[in-house]
Amino acid sequence: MVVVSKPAIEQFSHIRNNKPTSALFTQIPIVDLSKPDSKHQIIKACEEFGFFKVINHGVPMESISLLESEATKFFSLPLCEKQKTGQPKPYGYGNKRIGTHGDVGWVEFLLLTTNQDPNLHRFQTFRLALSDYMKSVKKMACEILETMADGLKIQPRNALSKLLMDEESDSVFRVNHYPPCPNVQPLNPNGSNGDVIGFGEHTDPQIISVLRSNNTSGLQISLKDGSWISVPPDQYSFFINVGDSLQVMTNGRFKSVKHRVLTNSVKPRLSMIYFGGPPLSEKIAPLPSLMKGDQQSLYKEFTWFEYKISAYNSRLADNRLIHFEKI
Ligand code: GA4
Repeated sequence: MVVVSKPAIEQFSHIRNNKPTSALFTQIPIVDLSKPDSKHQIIKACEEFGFFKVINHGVPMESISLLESEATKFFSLPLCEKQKTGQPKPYGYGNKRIGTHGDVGWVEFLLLTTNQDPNLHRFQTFRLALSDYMKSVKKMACEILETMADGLKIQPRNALSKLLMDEESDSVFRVNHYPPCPNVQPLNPNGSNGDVIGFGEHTDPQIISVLRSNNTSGLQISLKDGSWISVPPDQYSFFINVGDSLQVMTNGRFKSVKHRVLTNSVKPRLSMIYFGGPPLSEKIAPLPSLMKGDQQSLYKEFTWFEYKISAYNSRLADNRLIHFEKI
């Protein structure tokens, strides 16, 4: 019999640094997708933070609520039932172990591909809710990428969105459940659990990530000066991350945002994230129309397949792009 030891709570990372939050009053940029000037707001937010919040996004609230309730039902099943969806290698149910190189977090999750039938044949309602939600979220992600292309004066307008629309697009969907984490320190009035990490700091390797969470705090983003700011939860909105691939496609003009999730001792947090990625064979390189004069690419040439292999061999907090930078 193979005995797999579970990580004990002492093994979970606690936040170490910490550079005090520099900008107490830093506002997370909010982009209203229904406004004609949203393209300028998107560009500014991607340059400054690699992160923004989207309102008037067009994803029906019923679709969001249905998926949330189905996911909550799934996570409340006995462990052995959840494990029947397979191990996250790379797709399936995972508990505390993130990736395959020793990272742990106070989180359980489901990782799915977006273009194959996920291991959810025993969960028909969940499966349908997922496919319905994914359709709207992908549409919104493409609208954002097209608005972004407009703002960057990239031709054609679908130069970025077509990568997500491609039948071969290597996109991923993730549902994270952060159960309340027992508090080892005196309780904070807002239930925020001092310092236990739910999901350690990292950047997303893909082009764009679209996150929606319930009304529980925990998400933090890192600013350029290395300080961390907490993102107030908003269950009616979506949060957008610039991924490593978009950083490369803009030749570093947009930065992929480092982010993490801290646990809460009182409330569970549930987040659902769509990671929009290109086909495996796609060359990831600066878009020619963004290169001015004799500007050179900051990166070596590589395909998404090569980047993905390298990313999946890394630790969560590693700087994955460093291996692809020109010296
Ligand atoms: C981060 C973004 C996505 O959640 C993910 C993660 C993936 C995993 O959980 O299997 C990785 C992580 C993510 C980057 C480095 C590697 C791979 C865990 C890990 C340690 C699904 C993805 O595509 O990359």
